[in-house]
Amino acid sequence: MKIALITGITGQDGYYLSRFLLNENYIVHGIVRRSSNFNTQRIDNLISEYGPEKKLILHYADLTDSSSIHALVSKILPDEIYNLGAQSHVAVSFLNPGYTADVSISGTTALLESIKNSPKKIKFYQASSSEMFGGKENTLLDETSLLDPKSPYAAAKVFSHNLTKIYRDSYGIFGVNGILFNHESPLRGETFVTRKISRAVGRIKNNLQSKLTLGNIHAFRDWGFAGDYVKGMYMMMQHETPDDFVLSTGETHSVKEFSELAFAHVGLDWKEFVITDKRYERPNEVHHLLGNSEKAKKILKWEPETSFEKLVQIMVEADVKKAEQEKLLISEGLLSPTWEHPIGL
Ligand code: NDP
Ligand code: GDR
Repeated sequence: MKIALITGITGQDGYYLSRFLLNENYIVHGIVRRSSNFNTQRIDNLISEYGPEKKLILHYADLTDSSSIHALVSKILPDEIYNLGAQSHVAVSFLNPGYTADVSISGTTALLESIKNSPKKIKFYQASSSEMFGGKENTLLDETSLLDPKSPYAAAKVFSHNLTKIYRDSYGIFGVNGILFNHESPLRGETFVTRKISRAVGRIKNNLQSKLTLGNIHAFRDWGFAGDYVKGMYMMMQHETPDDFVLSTGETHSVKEFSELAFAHVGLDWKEFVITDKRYERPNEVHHLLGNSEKAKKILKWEPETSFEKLVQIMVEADVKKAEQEKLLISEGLLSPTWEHPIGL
């Protein structure tokens, strides 16, 4: 059985990737950082299913603590490491630039050093991002496009992206950069715009919320479904030679279009509910992102399977159900009826 180590296992992609690898009969180890609350909600069902058989094993470690990373890699000796852990919120990276850089930069460096010093040949996947391109209108972005980061988050990702290449070229490490465009799901963090919208639609439909406040609704993103993208990560790691690959849908839509479609799905007109506020805008915005994943299609035979319309539908339907459950709990006095978005996100 192959052994994988996943950083960021408690995040959106962490769930979909673990589920995928467990189905492929891997033993999956994951890093969980200490928090004052449980932070394993997304993978709790996988823990119940695979934990007792020791196919899914969690360890306390932190990407900012290189000693914890070195100790873990030498203890587990995995066949593959997927480095998904990050402070992944672009707006937050302007508020916490040092921490954002620390997690990405120290984490990737510690992992690559551990691999370099390991007696075992360990493959490495780095979660690179379309944010590294900075974005340009009417421009299809691929593996050869210029990196022009516009946020501390993207700058830190560029460092890790380059470091992965450097360790590949200098030490012959099997290191791949998956340059992934935005991918979403019902498990997307609630402060990212698609989920913020689908949550609001569910809650507004159930009379639990009256308005949705957004920032720049004229930003364009190339949005796909996370479940499709984790397959691409796996395929990159099984390819005979390590390389960098863009994963994207080749379609771009605005935040406004996402909102329009999401509200329309439950028979509501977005204009009656969406307001904008500058507090959700960023000091520097990536206005347009559109990817070209022809290389992944040609070499890996990877293609996204979920359309934009289907993605919106999946997310809205899941969040309508979630709001219905909340409404029931509120009516029984078991949940507080007030709800606000956290500040500045
Ligand atoms: P999430 O924000 O959902 O998950 C991030 C994960 O990183 C969580 O498990 C989080 O733990 C963990 N983490 C954060 N800080 C630390 C730390 N100091 N030590 C250890 N773990 C830490 O991100 P996604 O799943 O959406 O994305 C996965 C990766 O892919 C990220 O690196 C992201 O930057 C990158 N990416 C994402 C894209 C997307 O559209 N989703 C597109 C391109 C790249 P906790 O649960 O405790 O917070
Ligand atoms: P992004 O995702 O920055 O692309 O990074 P996010 O959903 O946060 O923003 C997308 C676009 O929507 C605009 N926007 C808002 N964004 C948020 N979060 N909240 C709002 O209220 C709002 N209103 C408008 C943003 O300005 C932006 O233009 C995501 C993350 O997953 C990164 O980790 C990953 O690398 C990239 O996708 C690819």
